[in-house]
Amino acid sequence: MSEASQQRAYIGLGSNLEDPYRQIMRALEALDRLPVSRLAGHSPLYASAPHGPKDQPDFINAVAALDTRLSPLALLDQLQVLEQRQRRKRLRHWGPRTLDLDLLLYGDRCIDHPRLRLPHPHMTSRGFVLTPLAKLAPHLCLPDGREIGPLALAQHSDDLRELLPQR
Ligand code: ROI
Repeated sequence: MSEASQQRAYIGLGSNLEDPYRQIMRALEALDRLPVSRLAGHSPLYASAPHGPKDQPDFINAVAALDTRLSPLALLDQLQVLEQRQRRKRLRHWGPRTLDLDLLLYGDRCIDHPRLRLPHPHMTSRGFVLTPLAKLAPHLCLPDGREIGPLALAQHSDDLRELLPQR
């Protein structure tokens, strides 16, 4: 496994199948157990209407901050292992899924690799990513210098509802 200097990565979590709230909580615990990594925090969980095809259940979304010495691609590999371990089901492209883990940001890195583009190419158009991210890291700037707060306000939608913690 290749190791790098410690970086803060942000990961978007989403689920809309098989008890989505529990899927997200399990995934947060699993992130904290990744090698040479520590969960630095996470946003509240949000219920959100589906982006894209509407004929599917609402999603639960959240964003996690991970301090990690895994390289970006090693981290991507680990996220895909976690998705598989929670028996990721993806019924169709842009359709329902048990667990989606999207690497959004890795420090200030800009990456254009066949397996990984950073910052995540869709993150600035998705309220279900920007709203939790801005709640978790209100002073964050993207590598191009844009601040997360105004981006989140621009994509804010009433389709997003912050959830109270459950037992
Ligand atoms: N819509 C919402 N609200 N949340 C998601 O995580 C999500 N993920 C997706 C698509 C199907 C695009 N829509 C989503 O992959």
